[in-house]
Amino acid sequence: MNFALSRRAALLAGAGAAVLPRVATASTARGKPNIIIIYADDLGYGDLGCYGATGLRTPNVDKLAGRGTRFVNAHSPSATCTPSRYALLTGDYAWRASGVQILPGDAPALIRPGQFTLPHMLKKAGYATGIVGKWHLGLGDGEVDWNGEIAPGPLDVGFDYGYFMPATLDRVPTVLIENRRVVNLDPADPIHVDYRTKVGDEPTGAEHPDRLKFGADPEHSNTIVNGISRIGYMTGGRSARWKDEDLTDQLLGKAIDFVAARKDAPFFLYFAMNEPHVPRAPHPRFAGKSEMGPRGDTILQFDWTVGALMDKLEALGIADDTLVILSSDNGPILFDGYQDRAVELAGEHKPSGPFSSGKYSIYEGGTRVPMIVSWPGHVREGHMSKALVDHVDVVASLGALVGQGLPRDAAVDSFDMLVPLMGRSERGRDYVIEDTKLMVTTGTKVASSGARILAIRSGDWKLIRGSVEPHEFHGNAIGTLPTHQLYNLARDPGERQNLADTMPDLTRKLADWLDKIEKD
Ligand code: NG6
Ligand code: CA
Repeated sequence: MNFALSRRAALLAGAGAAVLPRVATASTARGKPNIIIIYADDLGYGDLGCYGATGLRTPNVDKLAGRGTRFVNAHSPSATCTPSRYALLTGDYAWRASGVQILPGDAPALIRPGQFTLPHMLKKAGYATGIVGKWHLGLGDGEVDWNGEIAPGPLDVGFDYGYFMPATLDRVPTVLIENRRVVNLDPADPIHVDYRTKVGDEPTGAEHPDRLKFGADPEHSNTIVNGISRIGYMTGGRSARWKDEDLTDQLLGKAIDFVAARKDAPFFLYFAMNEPHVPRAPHPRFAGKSEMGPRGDTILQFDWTVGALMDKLEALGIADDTLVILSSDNGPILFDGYQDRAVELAGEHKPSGPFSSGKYSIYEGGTRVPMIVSWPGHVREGHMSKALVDHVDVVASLGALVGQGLPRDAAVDSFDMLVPLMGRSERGRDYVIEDTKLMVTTGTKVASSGARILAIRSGDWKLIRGSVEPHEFHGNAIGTLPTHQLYNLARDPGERQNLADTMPDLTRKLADWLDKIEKD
């Protein structure tokens, strides 16, 4: 661990720099690879066969891991969705900007037009860029016109094509947007959305629990769509509403259309999948196929879908020219508002693997996620890497790959980790910053607008900054204490033995380092 390194110094001395020419030569020889990021939603470190799961079979993802490098020290930038995706796409950690937290479905666009982004950078390098799946980074400038042109959105921050959901599976409006327009919208049935008061006269879960496929807590008991009550109220747009059971096939179809149409020139596809986020309503061909109820079934659905996309790359003859990064936006959660028996049916399955807690937590379970990188002939095959990496590094690393430098003051947290990400060096980052925000309740609504909790991980050590009294959310411990916590992750991956009192010097050094990085 090198306490002296600042962000920029670490960047310059980055693991990538020394050996980069070899990789650059290889990639130049082959041309620019296509790039696909498959981003799962709430998939845990322990949820895949190749990461030790035995109660679930994930042969397609395991095959991808066999053809590439599997990371055991990879982090999502945050323990919830919006902040992780913000960091993935901008190269800035979410806590550097204000308001980067779980967003309602009608929130304004967080990433502003003109801001530096991953798709923007790849576009400059000649890539066709597309997003298919979950956006959850806000839309519009304050009021979203669901019945007209929706902007700003993905097309204003670097994507050429978008087929996406505004927010989460559990938030209204439950419609898909293609580029700037809601898909299949009947103008005679306009959409209205409200997150505070009921609009229209459609039944809510609170009024009609008898009409639900499964029960829900009060926050998920607003408008019922497809037998599932959501967060927020909507009316109209009936012909445009997705059917949860068919949604993944629909997204896969669009992902396939995108790659097939662009197979002769480099493309970047951000395939932001929903599994295994709530509400878990798998297609009938997966329902009941795991022994863990809908949560397990949706993981099988995820695995199958990854396999189908990979098969398509083979069939198109572009599998060897495509770099695939598969990971998850945050750690796992069993109960997240819907009574789908995930807790009861988990049995011996440990969704976070050896780590504590999961989604929403500053413990390792919150952000230590599975991550697989594959590019046949380039990324080391069948390899397990211990390099410390973070999704925030994707921008700088892919920039190095495609020959794009980063503008000054953009992507400030993103380090060039290309060589470690190719499985060719174990020397990753000197540190990562872990992040979460406390979930607080206002009225019947839950928002992640509470205290921001940060931790720094370097080598075997992790310091969780002192913050607030212990909290938990939906059974996941958030991991806070009013005082600093220090853990040795090599000996204590479950963060059970707090060494802060016995090692005050190291505790102070790490706390000072975290403060410095935060202010840098
Ligand atoms: C929470 C929701 C949860 C989920 C999460 C976002 C409640 C009680 N819970 O506020 O269901 O939607 O936000 O998940 O409202 S994420 O993966 O997109 O971050
Ligand atoms: Ca998530």
